[in-house]
Amino acid sequence: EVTEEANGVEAFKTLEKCPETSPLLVGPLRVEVSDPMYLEQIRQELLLVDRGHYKPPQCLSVQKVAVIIPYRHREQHLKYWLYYLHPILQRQQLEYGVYVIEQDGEDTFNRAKLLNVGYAEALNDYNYDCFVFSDVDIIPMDDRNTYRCHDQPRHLAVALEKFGFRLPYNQIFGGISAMSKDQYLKINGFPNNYWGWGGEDDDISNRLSIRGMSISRPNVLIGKCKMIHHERDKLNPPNPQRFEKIAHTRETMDTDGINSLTYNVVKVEKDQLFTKITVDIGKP
Ligand code: UDH
Ligand code: NGS
Repeated sequence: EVTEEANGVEAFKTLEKCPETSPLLVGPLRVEVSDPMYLEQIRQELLLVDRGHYKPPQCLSVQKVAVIIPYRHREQHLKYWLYYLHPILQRQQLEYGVYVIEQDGEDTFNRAKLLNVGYAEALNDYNYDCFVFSDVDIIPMDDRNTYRCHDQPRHLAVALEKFGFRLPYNQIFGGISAMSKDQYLKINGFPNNYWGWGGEDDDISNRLSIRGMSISRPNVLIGKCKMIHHERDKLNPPNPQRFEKIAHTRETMDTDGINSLTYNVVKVEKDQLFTKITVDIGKP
């Protein structure tokens, strides 16, 4: 008798949905960022990742997650991020793709506009339904801090050492966040005109509360994250307009966002571990 397996039918059986809580999670993690990292070595350990994309072999991921990283001149940080995050995301049994959105040129950095570009480019690439926006220098210290979307927009970088492992203020939405496509579109995406450091995350937080949403978070133990220490980037000085701007989110959010986003793709690089999209986003 020919069994299903022998027949090759087994391979086509539809996978079952992944469980609510992955059985592969281990909890608290040691995160060291002192030894140098080598991409070639990291690639060797992550052979199931293909052009930045991964699908759990054991089960069908309920969400398809695009991880978007705003980026420029942070090669070492990116290596640490890839080394730590790929295994974590895999233990979380997520289907995910990693998109590094690099600002071209040497004008003032614009984090939120790069995140909008990431949203648009990731959706061009694949049918994602959840978007995680992550700084390149923040690594979760517990793999139960799942990189997926919830009923409400999620803030994941909850407990950082520099803030005494607690929130500096309740509405903070910086570092790492996760939003479904619906949640993102409800707020018209992110502002495009915060050039330089600060305030863009507060503008996003304002947008969420103006649209009647609230911020969901893991507890401070699970939400513990390691931030890689670094000096202030020369091309990302504190934005002197940020306080004025966050006072006017309500008036600006319907005309400044994903509906007004313009940019030019300069280069697309498909690495095994990520897709890097270099973009010209203009200047202040
Ligand atoms: N980013 C870059 N390149 C830059 C600026 C920012 O890739 O030149 C990205 C990167 O993903 C970074 C994120 O934008 O994690 C947020 O920027 P940031 O790390 O500068 O923000 P943070 O609040 O640091 O972490 C502010 C300066 C801290 C100075 C501390 C001096 N000891
Ligand atoms: C606030 C900034 C936020 C920033 C947060 C934490 O003051 O953009 O500090 O900053 N808002 C304004 O400046 C209006 S941190 O120390 O993590 O870099 O996210």
